[in-house]
Amino acid sequence: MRSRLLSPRFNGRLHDARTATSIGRWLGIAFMVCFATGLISHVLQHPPAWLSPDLPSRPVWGYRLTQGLHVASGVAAVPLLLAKLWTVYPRLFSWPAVRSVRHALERSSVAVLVAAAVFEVATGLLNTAQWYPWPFSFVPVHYAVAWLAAGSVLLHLAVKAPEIRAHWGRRSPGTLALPEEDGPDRRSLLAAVAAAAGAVTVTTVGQSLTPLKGFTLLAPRHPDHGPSGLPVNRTAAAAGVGLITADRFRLTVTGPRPCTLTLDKLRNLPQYEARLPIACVEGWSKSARWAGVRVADLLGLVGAPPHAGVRAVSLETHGGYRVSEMGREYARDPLTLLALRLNGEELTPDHGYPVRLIAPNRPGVLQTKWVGRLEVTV
Ligand SMILES: Nc1nc2c(c(=O)[nH]1)N[C@H]1C(S)=C(S)[C@@H](COP(=O)(O)O)O[C@H]1N2
Ligand SMILES: [Mo]
Repeated sequence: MRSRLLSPRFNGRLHDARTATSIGRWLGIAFMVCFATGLISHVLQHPPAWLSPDLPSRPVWGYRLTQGLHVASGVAAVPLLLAKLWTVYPRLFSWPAVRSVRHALERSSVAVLVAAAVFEVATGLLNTAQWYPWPFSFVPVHYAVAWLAAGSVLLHLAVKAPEIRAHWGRRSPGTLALPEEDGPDRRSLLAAVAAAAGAVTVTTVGQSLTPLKGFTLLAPRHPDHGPSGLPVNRTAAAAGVGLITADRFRLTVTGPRPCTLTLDKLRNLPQYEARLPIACVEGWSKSARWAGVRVADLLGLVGAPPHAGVRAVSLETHGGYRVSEMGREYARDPLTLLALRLNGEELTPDHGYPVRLIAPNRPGVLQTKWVGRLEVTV
Protein backbone atom coordinates (compact mmCIF):
# COMPACT_ATOMS: atom_id res chain seq x y z
CA MET A 1 0.00 0.00 0.00
CA ARG A 2 2.81 2.33 0.98
CA SER A 3 4.39 1.88 -2.43
CA ARG A 4 1.20 2.97 -4.15
CA LEU A 5 1.14 6.17 -2.17
CA LEU A 6 4.81 7.03 -2.63
CA SER A 7 5.42 5.91 -6.16
CA PRO A 8 4.30 7.56 -9.32
CA ARG A 9 3.42 4.98 -11.96
CA PHE A 10 5.44 4.70 -15.13
CA ASN A 11 3.95 2.60 -17.87
CA GLY A 12 5.66 4.06 -20.93
CA ARG A 13 7.90 2.01 -23.19
CA LEU A 14 10.43 4.82 -23.12
CA HIS A 15 11.39 3.90 -19.57
CA ASP A 16 11.92 0.20 -20.23
CA ALA A 17 15.03 -1.93 -20.49
CA ARG A 18 15.02 -1.92 -24.28
CA THR A 19 15.27 1.89 -24.48
CA ALA A 20 17.87 1.87 -21.71
CA THR A 21 19.93 -0.65 -23.71
CA SER A 22 19.68 1.32 -26.96
CA ILE A 23 20.83 4.58 -25.40
CA GLY A 24 23.31 2.79 -23.13
CA ARG A 25 24.98 1.32 -26.19
CA TRP A 26 25.81 4.77 -27.60
CA LEU A 27 26.71 6.15 -24.20
CA GLY A 28 28.99 3.14 -23.64
CA ILE A 29 30.83 3.85 -26.90
CA ALA A 30 31.22 7.55 -26.02
CA PHE A 31 32.55 6.61 -22.55
CA MET A 32 34.98 4.05 -23.97
CA VAL A 33 36.45 6.57 -26.44
CA CYS A 34 36.59 9.20 -23.71
CA PHE A 35 38.31 6.89 -21.23
CA ALA A 36 40.91 5.54 -23.69
CA THR A 37 41.81 8.99 -25.05
CA GLY A 38 41.85 10.37 -21.50
CA LEU A 39 44.43 7.74 -20.50
CA ILE A 40 46.58 8.72 -23.49
CA SER A 41 46.36 12.37 -22.45
CA HIS A 42 47.28 11.51 -18.89
CA VAL A 43 50.31 9.43 -19.88
CA LEU A 44 51.58 12.16 -22.23
CA GLN A 45 51.25 14.79 -19.50
CA HIS A 46 52.38 12.73 -16.52
CA PRO A 47 54.46 9.84 -17.85
CA PRO A 48 56.00 7.38 -15.40
CA ALA A 49 59.79 7.88 -15.27
CA TRP A 50 60.55 4.62 -17.08
CA LEU A 51 58.33 5.56 -20.04
CA SER A 52 59.21 9.22 -20.39
CA PRO A 53 62.30 8.80 -22.64
CA ASP A 54 60.36 6.64 -25.11
CA LEU A 55 57.12 8.60 -25.41
CA PRO A 56 56.66 8.83 -29.17
CA SER A 57 56.91 12.24 -30.83
CA ARG A 58 55.05 10.92 -33.87
CA PRO A 59 52.58 11.00 -35.50
CA VAL A 60 52.73 14.80 -35.47
CA TRP A 61 48.92 14.99 -35.24
CA GLY A 62 48.56 12.18 -32.67
CA TYR A 63 47.59 14.22 -29.62
CA ARG A 64 45.49 16.55 -31.72
CA LEU A 65 43.40 13.56 -32.80
CA THR A 66 43.14 11.82 -29.43
CA GLN A 67 42.35 14.97 -27.45
CA GLY A 68 39.88 16.12 -30.12
CA LEU A 69 38.14 12.75 -29.73
CA HIS A 70 38.30 13.01 -25.93
CA VAL A 71 36.47 16.31 -25.85
CA ALA A 72 34.08 15.43 -28.70
CA SER A 73 33.04 12.13 -27.08
CA GLY A 74 32.66 13.88 -23.72
CA VAL A 75 30.45 16.55 -25.26
CA ALA A 76 28.35 13.94 -27.09
CA ALA A 77 27.99 12.10 -23.78
CA VAL A 78 26.07 15.05 -22.28
CA PRO A 79 22.75 14.48 -24.14
CA LEU A 80 23.29 10.70 -24.10
CA LEU A 81 23.77 10.65 -20.32
CA LEU A 82 20.76 12.91 -19.75
CA ALA A 83 18.59 10.69 -21.96
CA LYS A 84 19.81 7.54 -20.26
CA LEU A 85 19.13 8.95 -16.79
CA TRP A 86 15.68 10.09 -17.88
CA THR A 87 14.95 6.60 -19.20
CA VAL A 88 15.90 4.83 -15.99
CA TYR A 89 14.90 7.35 -13.31
CA PRO A 90 11.55 5.63 -12.54
CA ARG A 91 13.65 2.89 -10.91
CA LEU A 92 14.28 5.36 -8.12
CA PHE A 93 10.64 4.79 -7.15
CA SER A 94 10.64 1.01 -7.31
CA TRP A 95 9.52 -0.60 -4.10
CA PRO A 96 10.73 -2.10 -1.85
CA ALA A 97 13.91 -0.01 -2.13
CA VAL A 98 16.05 -2.93 -1.05
CA ARG A 99 15.05 -6.53 -1.70
CA SER A 100 18.19 -8.45 -0.80
CA VAL A 101 21.89 -7.98 -0.13
CA ARG A 102 22.60 -8.52 -3.81
CA HIS A 103 19.97 -5.95 -4.76
CA ALA A 104 21.39 -3.45 -2.26
CA LEU A 105 24.88 -3.91 -3.69
CA GLU A 106 23.62 -3.48 -7.20
CA ARG A 107 21.75 -0.30 -6.33
CA SER A 108 24.73 1.21 -4.56
CA SER A 109 26.98 0.40 -7.53
CA VAL A 110 24.49 2.23 -9.77
CA ALA A 111 24.63 5.21 -7.39
CA VAL A 112 28.42 5.27 -7.72
CA LEU A 113 28.14 4.92 -11.50
CA VAL A 114 25.69 7.79 -11.86
CA ALA A 115 27.65 10.06 -9.53
CA ALA A 116 30.98 9.33 -11.26
CA ALA A 117 29.55 9.68 -14.77
CA VAL A 118 27.80 12.97 -14.03
CA PHE A 119 30.92 14.26 -12.27
CA GLU A 120 33.23 13.39 -15.17
CA VAL A 121 31.00 14.82 -17.88
CA ALA A 122 30.22 18.00 -15.91
CA THR A 123 33.80 18.78 -14.81
CA GLY A 124 35.14 17.96 -18.28
CA LEU A 125 32.59 20.21 -19.94
CA LEU A 126 33.35 23.13 -17.63
CA ASN A 127 37.06 22.55 -18.24
CA THR A 128 36.57 22.98 -22.01
CA ALA A 129 35.23 26.44 -21.12
CA GLN A 130 38.28 27.09 -18.85
CA TRP A 131 35.98 27.45 -15.90
CA TYR A 132 37.06 25.81 -12.66
CA PRO A 133 34.37 26.58 -10.08
CA TRP A 134 35.58 24.01 -7.53
CA PRO A 135 38.14 23.92 -4.73
CA PHE A 136 40.15 20.89 -5.96
CA SER A 137 42.63 20.67 -8.81
CA PHE A 138 40.98 19.39 -11.93
CA VAL A 139 43.46 16.94 -13.47
CA PRO A 140 44.11 14.49 -10.58
CA VAL A 141 40.46 14.39 -9.52
CA HIS A 142 39.06 14.04 -13.06
CA TYR A 143 41.62 11.26 -13.62
CA ALA A 144 40.86 9.38 -10.38
CA VAL A 145 37.09 9.54 -10.83
CA ALA A 146 37.52 8.25 -14.42
CA TRP A 147 38.75 4.96 -12.94
CA LEU A 148 35.79 4.88 -10.58
CA ALA A 149 33.46 5.46 -13.53
CA ALA A 150 35.19 2.82 -15.67
CA GLY A 151 35.01 0.25 -12.87
CA SER A 152 31.36 0.89 -12.16
CA VAL A 153 30.50 0.75 -15.89
CA LEU A 154 32.13 -2.69 -16.10
CA LEU A 155 30.26 -3.86 -13.01
CA HIS A 156 27.03 -2.47 -14.42
CA LEU A 157 27.58 -4.25 -17.75
CA ALA A 158 28.21 -7.51 -15.91
CA VAL A 159 25.11 -7.18 -13.73
CA LYS A 160 22.91 -6.17 -16.63
CA ALA A 161 24.40 -8.63 -19.16
CA PRO A 162 21.23 -10.77 -19.45
CA GLU A 163 19.02 -7.74 -20.12
CA ILE A 164 21.53 -6.19 -22.50
CA ARG A 165 21.74 -9.46 -24.43
CA ALA A 166 17.98 -9.72 -24.64
CA HIS A 167 17.55 -6.21 -26.00
CA TRP A 168 20.73 -5.68 -28.01
CA GLY A 169 19.56 -6.80 -31.44
CA ARG A 170 16.69 -5.51 -33.54
CA ARG A 171 14.71 -8.61 -32.74
CA SER A 172 13.95 -10.11 -29.38
CA PRO A 173 15.43 -13.57 -28.91
CA GLY A 174 13.28 -16.37 -30.27
CA THR A 175 11.08 -14.15 -32.41
CA LEU A 176 11.36 -13.32 -36.06
CA ALA A 177 9.23 -10.22 -35.96
CA LEU A 178 10.15 -6.96 -34.31
CA PRO A 179 8.79 -6.97 -30.81
CA GLU A 180 5.44 -5.26 -30.90
CA GLU A 181 6.43 -2.73 -28.28
CA ASP A 182 9.02 -1.27 -30.67
CA GLY A 183 6.67 1.46 -31.65
CA PRO A 184 7.13 4.88 -33.21
CA ASP A 185 7.45 6.55 -29.79
CA ARG A 186 10.66 4.67 -29.04
CA ARG A 187 12.02 5.34 -32.50
CA SER A 188 11.18 9.05 -32.13
CA LEU A 189 12.97 9.25 -28.79
CA LEU A 190 16.07 7.52 -30.18
CA ALA A 191 16.05 9.76 -33.24
CA ALA A 192 15.77 12.85 -31.04
CA VAL A 193 18.62 11.69 -28.79
CA ALA A 194 20.79 10.93 -31.84
CA ALA A 195 19.95 14.34 -33.31
CA ALA A 196 20.87 16.08 -30.03
CA ALA A 197 24.19 14.22 -29.80
CA GLY A 198 24.89 14.99 -33.47
CA ALA A 199 23.99 18.65 -33.04
CA VAL A 200 26.26 19.26 -30.03
CA THR A 201 29.07 17.42 -31.82
CA VAL A 202 28.77 19.35 -35.09
CA THR A 203 28.53 22.72 -33.31
CA THR A 204 31.64 22.11 -31.15
CA VAL A 205 34.00 19.80 -33.04
CA GLY A 206 35.08 22.61 -35.40
CA GLN A 207 37.30 23.94 -32.60
CA SER A 208 39.74 21.17 -33.50
CA LEU A 209 38.41 19.70 -36.78
CA THR A 210 39.13 22.86 -38.73
CA PRO A 211 37.08 22.02 -41.88
CA LEU A 212 34.01 22.36 -39.62
CA LYS A 213 35.17 25.61 -38.04
CA GLY A 214 32.27 27.45 -39.69
CA PHE A 215 29.83 25.64 -37.35
CA THR A 216 31.47 26.33 -33.97
CA LEU A 217 28.32 27.89 -32.56
CA LEU A 218 28.65 26.22 -29.14
CA ALA A 219 32.44 25.80 -28.99
CA PRO A 220 34.28 27.94 -26.45
CA ARG A 221 37.03 28.60 -29.05
CA HIS A 222 37.24 29.45 -32.71
CA PRO A 223 40.51 28.12 -34.16
CA ASP A 224 41.17 31.34 -36.12
CA HIS A 225 40.63 33.86 -33.33
CA GLY A 226 43.90 35.09 -31.86
CA PRO A 227 47.09 36.89 -32.82
CA SER A 228 48.82 35.43 -35.93
CA GLY A 229 45.65 33.38 -36.56
CA LEU A 230 46.15 31.13 -33.53
CA PRO A 231 44.18 31.11 -30.24
CA VAL A 232 45.87 32.02 -26.98
CA ASN A 233 45.11 30.29 -23.71
CA ARG A 234 47.02 32.47 -21.30
CA THR A 235 48.09 35.91 -22.41
CA ALA A 236 51.41 37.47 -21.45
CA ALA A 237 49.50 39.90 -19.23
CA ALA A 238 47.58 37.11 -17.47
CA ALA A 239 50.83 35.19 -16.95
CA GLY A 240 52.45 38.35 -15.57
CA VAL A 241 55.52 38.10 -17.78
CA GLY A 242 55.48 41.78 -18.75
CA LEU A 243 57.37 43.04 -21.75
CA ILE A 244 60.48 41.00 -22.51
CA THR A 245 62.82 43.11 -24.62
CA ALA A 246 65.22 41.67 -27.18
CA ASP A 247 68.29 43.38 -25.67
CA ARG A 248 67.62 42.12 -22.13
CA PHE A 249 66.62 38.58 -23.10
CA ARG A 250 69.01 35.68 -22.51
CA LEU A 251 68.46 31.96 -22.99
CA THR A 252 70.45 29.79 -20.61
CA VAL A 253 71.15 26.22 -21.69
CA THR A 254 72.61 23.93 -19.04
CA GLY A 255 74.61 20.79 -19.75
CA PRO A 256 78.23 19.64 -19.80
CA ARG A 257 79.21 22.92 -21.59
CA PRO A 258 76.52 25.36 -20.42
CA CYS A 259 75.96 28.53 -22.43
CA THR A 260 73.93 31.71 -22.47
CA LEU A 261 72.53 32.92 -25.79
CA THR A 262 71.24 36.33 -26.82
CA LEU A 263 68.26 36.62 -29.14
CA ASP A 264 70.58 37.69 -31.99
CA LYS A 265 72.70 34.61 -31.43
CA LEU A 266 69.59 32.41 -31.56
CA ARG A 267 68.49 34.10 -34.79
CA ASN A 268 71.90 33.38 -36.31
CA LEU A 269 71.81 29.66 -35.55
CA PRO A 270 70.40 27.46 -38.38
CA GLN A 271 66.62 28.04 -38.58
CA TYR A 272 64.12 25.30 -39.43
CA GLU A 273 60.44 25.32 -40.26
CA ALA A 274 57.82 22.87 -39.03
CA ARG A 275 54.08 22.72 -39.51
CA LEU A 276 52.79 21.60 -36.11
CA PRO A 277 49.53 21.90 -34.19
CA ILE A 278 48.93 23.39 -30.79
CA ALA A 279 46.46 20.91 -29.31
CA CYS A 280 45.09 22.29 -26.07
CA VAL A 281 43.82 19.78 -23.51
CA GLU A 282 40.66 21.86 -23.38
CA GLY A 283 39.72 20.74 -26.86
CA TRP A 284 40.76 23.37 -29.39
CA SER A 285 43.60 22.75 -31.78
CA LYS A 286 45.13 24.47 -34.74
CA SER A 287 48.05 23.80 -37.02
CA ALA A 288 50.56 26.57 -37.63
CA ARG A 289 53.86 27.21 -39.36
CA TRP A 290 56.64 27.54 -36.81
CA ALA A 291 60.26 28.51 -37.39
CA GLY A 292 63.22 28.53 -35.05
CA VAL A 293 66.15 26.58 -33.67
CA ARG A 294 66.11 22.81 -33.25
CA VAL A 295 66.20 21.78 -29.59
CA ALA A 296 68.47 18.92 -30.72
CA ASP A 297 70.97 21.48 -32.07
CA LEU A 298 70.98 23.34 -28.75
CA LEU A 299 71.61 20.05 -26.95
CA GLY A 300 74.52 19.44 -29.33
CA LEU A 301 75.85 22.92 -28.57
CA VAL A 302 76.14 22.19 -24.83
CA GLY A 303 77.50 18.68 -25.37
CA ALA A 304 74.47 16.79 -24.05
CA PRO A 305 74.58 13.00 -24.47
CA PRO A 306 72.33 11.49 -27.21
CA HIS A 307 69.86 10.08 -24.69
CA ALA A 308 69.32 13.43 -22.95
CA GLY A 309 65.92 14.93 -22.27
CA VAL A 310 65.10 18.58 -21.66
CA ARG A 311 63.35 20.65 -19.02
CA ALA A 312 62.09 23.99 -20.32
CA VAL A 313 61.63 26.75 -17.75
CA SER A 314 59.59 29.83 -18.56
CA LEU A 315 60.34 33.40 -17.57
CA GLU A 316 56.85 33.33 -16.10
CA THR A 317 57.35 33.20 -12.33
CA HIS A 318 54.03 31.67 -11.23
CA GLY A 319 51.53 29.30 -12.77
CA GLY A 320 51.26 25.57 -13.31
CA TYR A 321 52.57 25.59 -16.87
CA ARG A 322 55.84 27.43 -16.42
CA VAL A 323 57.94 24.25 -16.54
CA SER A 324 57.67 21.29 -18.90
CA GLU A 325 59.79 18.26 -19.49
CA MET A 326 60.42 16.19 -22.58
CA GLY A 327 62.09 12.83 -22.94
CA ARG A 328 64.70 11.67 -25.42
CA GLU A 329 62.33 10.99 -28.34
CA TYR A 330 60.92 14.53 -28.28
CA ALA A 331 64.28 16.15 -27.59
CA ARG A 332 66.03 14.62 -30.58
CA ASP A 333 63.08 14.93 -32.99
CA PRO A 334 64.15 17.34 -35.78
CA LEU A 335 60.67 18.93 -35.63
CA THR A 336 61.02 19.92 -31.96
CA LEU A 337 61.84 23.62 -32.07
CA LEU A 338 62.55 26.52 -29.86
CA ALA A 339 60.36 28.68 -32.05
CA LEU A 340 61.04 32.34 -32.83
CA ARG A 341 58.45 32.78 -35.55
CA LEU A 342 54.83 31.79 -36.12
CA ASN A 343 53.06 31.85 -39.49
CA GLY A 344 55.83 33.97 -41.01
CA GLU A 345 55.84 36.63 -38.26
CA GLU A 346 57.93 37.14 -35.16
CA LEU A 347 56.15 35.58 -32.13
CA THR A 348 53.72 37.97 -30.45
CA PRO A 349 54.02 38.37 -26.65
CA ASP A 350 50.89 36.23 -26.16
CA HIS A 351 52.40 33.38 -28.17
CA GLY A 352 55.58 33.39 -26.10
CA TYR A 353 57.91 36.10 -27.46
CA PRO A 354 60.82 35.86 -27.76
CA VAL A 355 61.00 32.03 -27.79
CA ARG A 356 58.65 29.16 -27.03
CA LEU A 357 58.78 25.43 -27.25
CA ILE A 358 56.87 23.58 -29.96
CA ALA A 359 57.07 19.81 -30.43
CA PRO A 360 55.03 17.24 -32.38
CA ASN A 361 52.42 14.97 -30.72
CA ARG A 362 52.44 16.93 -27.49
CA PRO A 363 49.69 18.40 -25.28
CA GLY A 364 49.35 22.19 -25.56
CA VAL A 365 50.05 22.68 -21.85
CA LEU A 366 53.58 21.40 -22.41
CA GLN A 367 54.37 23.79 -25.29
CA THR A 368 56.04 26.23 -22.89
CA LYS A 369 55.99 29.92 -23.77
CA TRP A 370 58.54 32.64 -22.85
CA VAL A 371 61.32 30.08 -22.39
CA GLY A 372 64.31 31.47 -20.48
CA ARG A 373 66.13 28.31 -19.62
CA LEU A 374 66.66 24.84 -21.07
CA GLU A 375 68.04 22.25 -18.68
CA VAL A 376 69.53 19.03 -19.96
CA THR A 377 68.12 16.04 -18.07
CA VAL A 378 69.66 12.58 -18.24
N1 LIG B 1 54.76 29.61 -19.78
C1 LIG B 1 53.55 29.17 -20.19
N2 LIG B 1 53.47 28.42 -21.30
C2 LIG B 1 52.26 27.95 -21.74
C3 LIG B 1 51.07 28.23 -21.03
C4 LIG B 1 51.19 29.00 -19.84
O1 LIG B 1 50.20 29.30 -19.16
N3 LIG B 1 52.44 29.45 -19.45
N4 LIG B 1 49.87 27.73 -21.49
C5 LIG B 1 49.96 26.50 -22.28
C6 LIG B 1 48.70 26.08 -22.87
S1 LIG B 1 47.52 25.47 -21.84
C7 LIG B 1 48.50 26.06 -24.25
S2 LIG B 1 47.17 25.34 -24.93
C8 LIG B 1 49.48 26.68 -25.16
C9 LIG B 1 48.78 27.73 -25.98
O2 LIG B 1 49.67 28.26 -26.87
P1 LIG B 1 49.35 29.58 -27.67
O3 LIG B 1 48.85 30.60 -26.69
O4 LIG B 1 50.62 29.98 -28.34
O5 LIG B 1 48.31 29.24 -28.70
O6 LIG B 1 50.55 27.27 -24.48
C10 LIG B 1 51.03 26.57 -23.36
N5 LIG B 1 52.23 27.21 -22.88
MO1 LIG C 1 46.04 24.31 -23.10
